[in-house]
Amino acid sequence: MIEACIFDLDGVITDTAEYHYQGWKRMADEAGLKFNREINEQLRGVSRRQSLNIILQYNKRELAEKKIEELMKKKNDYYKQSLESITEKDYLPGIKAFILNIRKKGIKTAIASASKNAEKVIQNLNAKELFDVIADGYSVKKTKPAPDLFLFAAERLNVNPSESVVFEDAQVGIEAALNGGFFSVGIGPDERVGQAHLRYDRTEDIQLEDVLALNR
Ligand code: B16
Ligand code: MG
Repeated sequence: MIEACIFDLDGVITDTAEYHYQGWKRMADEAGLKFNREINEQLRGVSRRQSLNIILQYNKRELAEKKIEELMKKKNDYYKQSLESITEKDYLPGIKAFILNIRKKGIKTAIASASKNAEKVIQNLNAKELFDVIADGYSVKKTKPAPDLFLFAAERLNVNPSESVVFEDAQVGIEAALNGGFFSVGIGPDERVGQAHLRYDRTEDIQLEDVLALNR
């Protein structure tokens, strides 16, 4: 029996990836750092700090801690401005119906997002009542691909990883799920989330029967 489904937020429940890109791009342009959509792909599911590290590495730049904090704040301010436009209309296709469906079957649900803005996104989507537990960028220290965030969510839900399924759009997220002994469903192309137990191109393609059959 699958007892719980644990969902990543950005890229699984709603598509905030473009807002993250716009925020990083604006910050990078202003700071004279090179940044493009290809590098942006490496930031999927990765924490804010680690994202900036990747951008700095790409630019072969090292910055003082104070400057790093300043650039992260800038990007986050731009990102938070974009979040104001998110409403109940911004769920990815089919995902809300899927969650309502599994909850009717008695399956527990959680959010496990690396984002420190998860609370705000969930509030704007009016999604709070869809989840028993919300784990976010404040919940654990070690970020994906460490399994800590998913283990935190499973513990709060009182379920074992072997009875739980993680839904993720990021390569590091699937690695984190596998590292924690969870079943995993990848949303996206094979080269990104092909390691997952099940993979779908888009959220609207998820098949409930296949998910429930994962630990049979
Ligand atoms: P913040 P997820 C992740 O969310 C994003 O995919 C990633 O691009 C972002 O850098 C990270 O959250 C941190 O977000 O700057 O808002 O704390 O996919 O784990 O829901
Ligand atoms: Mg994600």
